[in-house]
This record gives sequence, structure tokens and C-alpha cells, in this order.
Amino acid sequence: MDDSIKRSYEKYFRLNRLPHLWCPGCGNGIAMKAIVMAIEKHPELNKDNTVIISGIGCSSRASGYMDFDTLHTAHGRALPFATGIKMARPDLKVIVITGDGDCTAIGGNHFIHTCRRNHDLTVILFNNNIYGMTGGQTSPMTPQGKKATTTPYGSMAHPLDPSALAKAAGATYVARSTAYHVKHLADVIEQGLNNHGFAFVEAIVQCPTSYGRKNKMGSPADMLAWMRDHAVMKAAWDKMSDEEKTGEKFPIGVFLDTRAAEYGDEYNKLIERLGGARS
Ligand SMILES: Cc1ncc(C[n+]2csc(CCOP(=O)(O)OP(=O)(O)O)c2C)c(N)n1
Repeated sequence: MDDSIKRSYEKYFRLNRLPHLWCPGCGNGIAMKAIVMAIEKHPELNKDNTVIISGIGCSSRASGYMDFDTLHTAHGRALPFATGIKMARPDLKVIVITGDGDCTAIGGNHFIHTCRRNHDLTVILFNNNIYGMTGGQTSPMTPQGKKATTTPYGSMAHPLDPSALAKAAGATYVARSTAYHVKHLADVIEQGLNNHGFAFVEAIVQCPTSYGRKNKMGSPADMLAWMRDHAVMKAAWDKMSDEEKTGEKFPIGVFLDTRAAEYGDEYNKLIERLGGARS
């Protein structure tokens, strides 16, 4: 292969599983690449000490393409699997890839309580605002007024903000970025990997097929331009008035970066106090 077109991240992918099943122009590949960019920059992480766990959905197919130890689990249940792996093998870095339906609908209760216990996990939610895999039904994160197959006149409900929920529930690192802001997305994922506790990153990705087409958002490039034009860095967002915050603008950046007792550490302390040894 010509050196100029050699791809530097190939070692992280199962090339025999490609091409992927995502639609042309889907943003999931961008978010998946941002994860390996963050892993590549991390001095201690490699394919042998990093586990990637996903639920079910288009986004969750990423674990099948990534050449790590991976688990493609059940819909909404990636976090219980990840918790089990982390408790059994605290030496491993456990990354979870999930979708907006997977994480906040069927998996919503697991999400709340895994945040609450502050398990040392890095969760990346690929938010395409819709149930992509099953044909475009409304998810809890579909914005009000946007169309889906189950809300042909526009969703009536207020969308769930998983960053606010993660903060309230007890996560210790919370950030958001988009498929347009690739470098920023990789950076916040990297920071999440460095957090000792529950790290949550929302990656906004375009679904041109099920979401964009229904809502007349144009081509995949148009959807990326929409992210560029509507995302506001948190520092600027914090200075905006309430009137300026109305409409479709949304903040990106780090919303929380703190420390709190991590569940596995507390478990170890208990074992020590009781005079036992953790296997
Ligand atoms: C227990 C269970 N219920 C429902 C389904 C059907 N199902 C598969 S993927 C999915 C929604 C996926 O949406 P999301 O998590 O937003 O991921 P996306 O496909 O958009 O990446 C549903 C409802 C399932 N596989 N298992």
C-alpha cells in the first residue's frame, strides 16, 4: 500500500469484519475512531488490557469491529456486564459503547445506578437521537418536535439530557462532543479514560438514514455542518443569556470532573477490614 494512504489505526480494528454495516455517511465510525485515538494517546492502554463492551443497536456494533477483548451483550445491559468485568478484573480498563435508546430507555435504570456507584468505567454514548437499528423509532433523546417513525407529527416529549442525569446520579466525569469536533471528542474521551470512576461522554453522531432524512436535515455533510453551527463550547455557553440558549443550540465540553469514592476501591477496603483477600 502507498505510504501516503496507509491508515495508522488499522491495528485496532478487526479488518476481516469490515466493511461495517453502518449506512453511508453514518457518524458512528467517527466516534469509534475517536475512541481509538484516545486509547492510542493513553500511555498505559493497549489491546490486551482494554475491554470494550456494548449493548445492542447500530452504535453497539462497534465492539465487533474493534480488535480488543470485546463483549457485544444484550439491549440495555452493557453496564451490568461491564460492572461484572471490572469487579472481577479491576486491572483492566473497561470501555462501554452504547446508544441513546440502549443507555437511556431500556438501560436507563442500569445507567442511573452504575453512575451512583461510581464504578471505574468509561461510557461513550453514540447519540443519533433515534433508534437507528430498528428503523427509526423515537428514543428518549429525540428532540421535541423532531419526527420519527413512531412520532410522524413530531415528538411531543421533552428529550432526556443524559449528562445532567449522569451528574445528578453520581458520575465523576461528564462531557459532550460531536462527530464534527473529532479532535475535541477524542480529547474528552481521553480525559474520561484518565478518570478513576464513572466517566460519561456523549458523542453526538449523525444518522442520515433514519433521523436526518425524516427531519429534512440534508446530506451527512449538512448534518455535520449543523453540529458545527449549533454546538457551543461550555465556556461561551455559560456566558449566554437564557434567551440566547433557546432554539437548537447546545453546549459541548466538560460538564463535571471530580473525584469520589469508587465502588471497587470501597469493596477492597471492606474485604481488608473483614480480614479476607480478594482473589
Ligand atoms: C430486549 C430487547 N428489546 C428490544 C430490542 C430491539 N432493539 C434492537 S436495537 C434497538 C434500539 C437501538 O437504538 P439505540 O440504542 O438508540 O441505538 P442505535 O441503533 O440508534 O445506535 C431496539 C429497540 C432488542 N434487541 N432487545
